[in-house]
This record gives sequence, C-alpha cells and structure tokens, in this order.
Amino acid sequence: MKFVDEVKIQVASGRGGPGAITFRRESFAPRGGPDGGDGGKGGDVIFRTSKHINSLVDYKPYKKYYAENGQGGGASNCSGHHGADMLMIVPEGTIIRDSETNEVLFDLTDSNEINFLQGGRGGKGNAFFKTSVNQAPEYAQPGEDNHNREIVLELKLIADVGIIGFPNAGKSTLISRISAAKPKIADYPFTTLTPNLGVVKVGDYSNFVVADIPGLIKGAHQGVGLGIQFLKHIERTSLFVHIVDVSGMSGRDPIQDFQDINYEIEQYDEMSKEKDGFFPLKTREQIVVLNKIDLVPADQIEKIKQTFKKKFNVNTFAISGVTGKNINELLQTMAEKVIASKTGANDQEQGQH
Ligand SMILES: Nc1nc2c(ncn2[C@@H]2O[C@H](COP(=O)(O)OP(=O)(O)OP(=O)(O)O)[C@@H](O)[C@H]2O)c(=O)[nH]1
Ligand SMILES: [Mg+2]
Repeated sequence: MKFVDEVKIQVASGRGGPGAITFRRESFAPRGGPDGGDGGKGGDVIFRTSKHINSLVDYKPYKKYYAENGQGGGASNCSGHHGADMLMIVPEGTIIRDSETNEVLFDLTDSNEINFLQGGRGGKGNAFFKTSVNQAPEYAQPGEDNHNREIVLELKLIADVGIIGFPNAGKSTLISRISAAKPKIADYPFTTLTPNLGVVKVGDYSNFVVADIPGLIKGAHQGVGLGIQFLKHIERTSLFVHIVDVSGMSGRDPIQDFQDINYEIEQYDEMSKEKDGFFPLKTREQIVVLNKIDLVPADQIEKIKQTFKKKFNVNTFAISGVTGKNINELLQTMAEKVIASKTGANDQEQGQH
C-alpha cells in the first residue's frame, strides 16, 4: 500500500434546509392556517480515527469533501431530512492543520472523534411564526449557511522509539527481531520505503511501539536519497535507537555515519523549528547500537566502542541482528528508558498542579 503522510483537502459542512411557507388547502378549510415545516439540518464534517488504516492514501489532494445539505421543509408541517454527515476516517496520529497559517487545529492522537464542522441549522417553517396577531405569516426562516475550510491532514505515526541509521544498517532486521513486524529486509540500500511499526512486548507488563523508518544519508535534508521527511514520524518518540553498521562492508566508516546522521537531524530541526508544537529531535535521547558484530573481530569492535566513548562520550551496544547477540540486553534498556520517560512525563504533569 502506498504511504501518504500529508494531503491538502477542502471540507464543507451542509447548509441548513429552508423552512417552508405553505398553508393548509383542504376543501373544508379554504383559509387554513400556516403549515410550513422546518428545514433539515445540514450534515457535519466528522473526523474519526481507525486503527485499521495507517496512511492518508484514500484522501485525494485538493479534493472537496462535502457533507449533504439539509432538505427544505414541506407542507403539512413536514420537516426536511437532515443532510448526511461527511465521515472522514483517518489513521491514529493524524493532525489537522489550517492550510494557510499551518496552525494545528486538532490532534487526533488524543481524541478519536471530533466534530470538525457543524452543518447549518434548518430554518423554521412559517407554522412556527404563527401568533395571535399574525395567523398567516408569509415568511419562513432560510437555512443557516454552511462552513468551508481548507486544511492539511498530516500523519505522524505514534511510536515510543524511532530506529534511525543509514540504509542497509540493519534497522528493519532489528524491528523484525524484537516485534511481530515483518518488514522487507534486503542487502541493498533503501529497502524500506515507508515506515514500519512494531509492538514490542517485554515481560508481561509493558508494551511499547517501535518505528522503523527509511534510511538517511548525507545530504538527506537537501533531498538526497529519500530525503528527511520521514523523520516527522519519529518526532513524537521519546527515544531513538541509532543503528550503526560496523561491518565496513558498504565501505563506510561507522564514526562518520554516526556524525552524518546527527547532522541531518540538526538540519531537520532547523527546517522545522517554526512549526507549531515542534520539539527538536537532536535533544532526544539516543541508544547507539553497533550492528553486524558477527562480521567483525572482537578487538576491532572494542576499538570502535572506545572511539565512541572518547569522541562523543557515548556508551554503545554491540549487537548482531542476525545472530541475535546482545539483543535481549538492548531490549531491556529500551524498555527501561521508555518506561522512565513515560513516568517522568507523569511526574511533571502532577508537579504542575
Ligand atoms: N551479517 C549481518 N548482516 C546483517 C545484520 N543486520 C542486518 N544485516 C543484513 O544487512 C542487510 C540490510 O538489512 P536491513 O534490515 O534491510 O537494513 P535497513 O537498515 O532496514 O535498510 P534500509 O531499509 O535500506 O534503510 C540485510 O541483508 C540484512 O540481512 C547483522 O547483524 N549481521
Ligand atoms: Mg529497512
């Protein structure tokens, strides 16, 4: 399935139906009273999230999504039918922005249904306006107007941990090892073209969600490779697992790769800093993972570990996604950090009250 994570569309609620101006015309009541019914209410535009979709691909760019207008009232005090609502089913994690100001109007992470645009009220029919002094009103209310809005739907996957790294570093291999996710894994760069989510279970009590995104390369912020736009999907994660390929097989240097990816992250922050609600990625805690150690002699791995420690003051995990070596320890640390970040956030919230 194609992955669409941003789409500009128009939405409109329905107009209210007009009230009717009619009078009873029965043979035995030639001057019957007013009996114009009320107009129906216009349909609303409603957004609802679903766990079963993970892309905005069903929404066509620039298309208009209209709710139905309410029908006019009829004679004999018949009310018009309400217009049908426009129900917009979107993936969890969808944000609705104003297309001009970019302001976040709704964040559908927190709520699973919102009434985005109310339909217009139906107008009252002339029967409603009958009074003791005006037994035959010749007027009725028009239906209330509808609402239009141009918006951008933006999807940010909801994950606790984001896996970052160069293409071919072994990101998808790791997620397939620690969760039930079955992403494509292959020995060439840019195997992963759209993000994969996996639920990781540690013990009986805690689950967390990991996102595997397409690989980044130097110059990604200028659009090289697949670009950096997929970083938006890990904006909300509390932790990154940064995978570095230490096999040297692709002719790259692990230290340089690590620096290049962090540089791209800084560039992403720079480009996103004006965005409403943006929280810079470079401040996100990283677990640095040296992968493919089955292909490298132990003393060489030790050297790389020491370089990371000396140069960046970073402790690294050395693993093999293929043999599974040290993956349990890595998993345990990931779980501890995710839990700590969740409880930390709760403490802060409680502290504010
Ligand atoms: N020997 C060895 N090979 C590995 C290890 N981890 C991954 N690989 C191989 O490296 C290749 C790339 O693995 P992927 O998991 O597809 O890499 P990726 O980071 O998801 O790559 P992209 O999706 O292109 O960004 C595959 O051939 C894997 O089998 C490892 O620990 N040891
Ligand atoms: Mg991959």
